[in-house]
Amino acid sequence: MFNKISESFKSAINKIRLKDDEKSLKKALNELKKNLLKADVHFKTTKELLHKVEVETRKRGIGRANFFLALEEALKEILTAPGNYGFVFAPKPPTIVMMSGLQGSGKTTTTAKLAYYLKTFKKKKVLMVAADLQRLAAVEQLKQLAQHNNLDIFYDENAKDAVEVAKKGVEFAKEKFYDVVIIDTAGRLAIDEELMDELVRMKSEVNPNEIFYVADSLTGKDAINTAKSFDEKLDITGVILTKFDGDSKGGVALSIAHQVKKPLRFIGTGEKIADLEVFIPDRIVSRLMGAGDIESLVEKTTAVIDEKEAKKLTKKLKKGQFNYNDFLAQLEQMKKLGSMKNLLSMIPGMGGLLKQIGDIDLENSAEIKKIKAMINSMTKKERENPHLIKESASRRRRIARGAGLSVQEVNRINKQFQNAAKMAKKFAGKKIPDLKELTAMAQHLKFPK
Ligand SMILES: Nc1nc2c(ncn2[C@@H]2O[C@H](COP(=O)(O)OP(=O)(O)OP(=O)(O)O)[C@@H](O)[C@H]2O)c(=O)[nH]1
Ligand SMILES: [Mg+2]
Repeated sequence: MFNKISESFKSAINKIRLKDDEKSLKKALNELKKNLLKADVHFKTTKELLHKVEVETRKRGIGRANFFLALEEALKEILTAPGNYGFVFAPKPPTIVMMSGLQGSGKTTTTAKLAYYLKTFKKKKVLMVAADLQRLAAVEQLKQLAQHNNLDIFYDENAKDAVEVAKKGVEFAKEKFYDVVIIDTAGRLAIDEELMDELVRMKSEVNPNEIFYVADSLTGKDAINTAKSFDEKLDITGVILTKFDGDSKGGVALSIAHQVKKPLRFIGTGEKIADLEVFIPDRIVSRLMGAGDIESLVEKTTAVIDEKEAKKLTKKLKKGQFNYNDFLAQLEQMKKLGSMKNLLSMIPGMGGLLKQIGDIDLENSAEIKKIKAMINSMTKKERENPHLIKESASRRRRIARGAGLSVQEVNRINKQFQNAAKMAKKFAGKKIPDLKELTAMAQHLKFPK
């Protein structure tokens, strides 16, 4: 997520060679400044960060380790603004969330992502409210998202007033004992009085616990300015940056809390439902400094992976009984975890490797589609007993015909499966495999795109 900035920190730290070396401290600070500005970090934020790092390094004594600690400290301060972090539930449910932002910034998509996140990872009952009556297809868009991802939605086809819909939605949520209500609202091209008044009115009617300002990170510094304007009118409680997977250089994420004085709460990292990352300064700084983010990784995996199922699977793996059904189930589970690239970036030391393997798209990868087609052409018995396929060329020929693949492809996938099963047998039962093993595993993950 922040690979470039993270790399640039390393190079700044490496500029310091000796202890008490004034000249090298200046060099390191200059390198840091150059890289932060290049990454589009706001100049005021950059200035303050550099000041903090310099003062703190001198206080501790010039040296590489102290520069590192000073930078880590300064980053935490810069990224922290008064307010909540992660998702905070109201003492009395439902927690009411209002989304706001410019047109196309990602409000509707993020409404669904947030609902999915709270449902999947926090096991909450979440209702989305379609209160964008401005754009014709807006309600339909949220309905589709609800349907595809099994999420609950409240809408009113005959409604004329968005505030009315929001109110009814919240009422409905209270009646049905929802934990969270997320209200999707209309976008605006620029700060527009009429729509802004609608939001202000909605705020006073539904009394939300959180008002999130959703900003497209690709708009760079504009995102900061508009967030400030929205904050003046609405007193927002947090910012969500979307499209971080695009060409965003990362600087907005580092500057926005410092500039707007409101915490950055979530980051959207892709178009898919699971592509939402919680922004917690300590954890992000850990990632930025190249130490990974084991906490987030464990949080994600434990919520998605069913303890009982995991135990059953481990047993099977140990006995070498991993079959094609398990393989499919694993693929489905991994999809819930979101982008593979992000997942890997949470593991310490994986940064460098990311560049080599790139991202693996579990839904759209041609390879995964082939594997699925192949599994779908197997009989029940074959899925449960992969050795049958390994041992019989005629079975492989039949499967290839059924799946529309060549026999070579089926042979290759079959080999890969055998290797994966072997590898998995080695890992079975270990909580976190060691780094050497992980690296070896990642190198085996050579999915053709
Ligand atoms: N790549 C990427 N695309 C995103 C992300 N978030 C949203 N999008 C895309 O951005 C486009 C606009 O998203 P919407 O959620 O419709 O934006 P909106 O703010 O609701 O737009 P209006 O309702 O018109 O104001 C869609 O094509 C989304 O798929 C993200 O994190 N990454
Ligand atoms: Mg929308």
